[in-house]
Amino acid sequence: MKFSFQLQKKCCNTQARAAIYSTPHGIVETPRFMPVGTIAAVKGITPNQLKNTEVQMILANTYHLHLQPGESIIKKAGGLHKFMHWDGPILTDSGGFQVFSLSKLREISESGVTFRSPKDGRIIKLTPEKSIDIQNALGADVIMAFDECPPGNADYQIVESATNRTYRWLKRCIQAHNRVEDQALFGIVQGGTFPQLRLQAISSLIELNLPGYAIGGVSVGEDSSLIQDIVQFSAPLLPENKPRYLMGVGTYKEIAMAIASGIDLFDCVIPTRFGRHGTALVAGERWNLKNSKFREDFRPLDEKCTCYTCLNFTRAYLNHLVRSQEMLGYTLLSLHNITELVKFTQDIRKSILNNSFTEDFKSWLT
Ligand code: PRF
Ligand code: ZN
Repeated sequence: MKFSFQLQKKCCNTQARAAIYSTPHGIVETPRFMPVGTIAAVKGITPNQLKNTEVQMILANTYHLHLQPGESIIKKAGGLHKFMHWDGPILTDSGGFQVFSLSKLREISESGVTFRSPKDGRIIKLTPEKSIDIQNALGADVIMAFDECPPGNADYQIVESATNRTYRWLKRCIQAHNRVEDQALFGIVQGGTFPQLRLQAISSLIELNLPGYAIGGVSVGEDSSLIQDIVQFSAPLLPENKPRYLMGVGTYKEIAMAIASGIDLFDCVIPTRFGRHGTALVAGERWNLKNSKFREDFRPLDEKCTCYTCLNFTRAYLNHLVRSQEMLGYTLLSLHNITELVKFTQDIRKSILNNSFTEDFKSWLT
């Protein structure tokens, strides 16, 4: 058995759970945050540096890798793991969401999505079959269904039709999937901010008996209090014995709340994007390292953190690097930010196992 999901503990009268997800490239102890390596690189960080954090699983993107370098080159290289020299678990997103958020001139029909490549202007069509073909060629451990994610403020009719289409597309993804033994295909729940659509989507997805489920269509411009409502409503309806992944979320509070609702996996670009902009996540806050108050601050970045950055470099040095637009500054900040968010989910995992999650994380859960 190449995949298994073993529940270890539920805790504290919430839906929170600790589990071990086994994949062909190793285990993921959940709940856990996954950093994003869109183009088969976690920006600015070597796999060796990543290995020295507590990162277990990372993400890459079908959309970007299809445009450049193309899946056939990655397949020739021996697959994504070999190509990028990361031998741990990898998840690829299906591309649909990225087409909607990144490319102009897209046209959506029942067969798929047509768009103009922002790289060279050529017309490209992604369909459920094509997305799965690409993901089969890339070879990640977990692959995602090709879905339609409407904007957060879309009205009922639009969300309903996207949710229904996502279901029809999912059935085509399942048909197209050729590597069932070593790639787990996760279904994605859409349904926007409408509980009845979420419920309907979940009921029909469960019948397809997929190896894992994701909640999509969250954090796409809707009110932030709604994010919590949707996750709280949806996550507990998903099968208890399968991994649950909340796509593209995010902040400390959202993560803590989602874990309390029963989510296991998260991804978000925040740690690397902030790192590249000179921002550090410290003690739940966002620090701009460019700020002149750090010029002569010779303390470690985060006095409580044991990452490579915090063990070896001062705020003054990071301030100097960021002001000089030196690459190393962005690398060191990204490394810290990734460590910080992964550690946040790991600390929650420990407190679930200790039965003290709601007590230890009170401040994030209210
Ligand atoms: N669908 C897919 N990828 C995603 C999302 C989605 O809805 C989101 C929404 N938060 C992030 N990434 N396929
Ligand atoms: Zn640190």
